[in-house]
Amino acid sequence: MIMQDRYTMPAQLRCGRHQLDLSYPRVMGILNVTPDSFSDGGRHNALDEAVRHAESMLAEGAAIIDIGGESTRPGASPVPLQQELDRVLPVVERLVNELDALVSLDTSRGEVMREASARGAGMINDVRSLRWPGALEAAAMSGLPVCVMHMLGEPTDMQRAPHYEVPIEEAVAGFLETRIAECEAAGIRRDRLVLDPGFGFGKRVEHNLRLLNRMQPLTDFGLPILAGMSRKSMIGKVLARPVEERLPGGLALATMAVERGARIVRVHDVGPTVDAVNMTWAVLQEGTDA
Ligand code: 9MG
Repeated sequence: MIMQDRYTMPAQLRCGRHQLDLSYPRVMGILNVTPDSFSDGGRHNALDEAVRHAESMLAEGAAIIDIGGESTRPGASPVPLQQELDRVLPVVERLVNELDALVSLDTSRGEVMREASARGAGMINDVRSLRWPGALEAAAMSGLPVCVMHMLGEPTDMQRAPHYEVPIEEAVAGFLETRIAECEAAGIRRDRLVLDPGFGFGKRVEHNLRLLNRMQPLTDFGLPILAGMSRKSMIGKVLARPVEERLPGGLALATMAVERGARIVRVHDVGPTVDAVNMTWAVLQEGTDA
């Protein structure tokens, strides 16, 4: 049964000079600016390609572009700070100045948060939930909304036999409760927070599926939920599909996430996801006053 109160949380998020309307589900387009993401024909080409890709995601209906300069895939190691700054800052500047885009910065480093917010980024997306030194303070100072995500371990080791002593939804809710308290203690108001279950981050496929099926402990916080499952291995494992054939599975998951209360879905394939979540939302809205 769908609980009505999942859909009545505060619906506006102030993201720098953008206002993000979360009274309906929104799509966040993924823009990875790691060397393997774009052509290797020189830095300028890669920058132009990143801008064009962002432009096409916005045209397809993305409300937010999430820029990341560090791979957080299982097994990936952090890149040096200067390399991350060099990768992401020129892209932030161009998307803000040329496209007036609402840019989210996927980073765990306070320095990157500071530099990106000074250039007009509107949101911080930290898979490490501001646990790296200096991140909490930088996020607080930025005044921007922050997505705090559950992860067990670090990308380097998180998929080595993840294990939980309690049901996954309780573990994730407990973790997020602590992160919310620490953010509030650091001066980040609760209404600046977005919560993320962290699909694929220190979770076996069964954990991911159960967590999606049982999102209510997370929606009970009354804060917007962001869900990211696009092309992830949970789809590959259930459907036996390589990464380039995971769109149908990803659309099913995005749809279910919205049905269970997510207000932002983070995806690679923006156009089809916008249609899928808008269709889902149309169904969810009909008859709610009866
Ligand atoms: C950077 N990144 C990769 N996967 C992600 C997910 O599921 N959520 C968020 N917030 N960021 C993610």
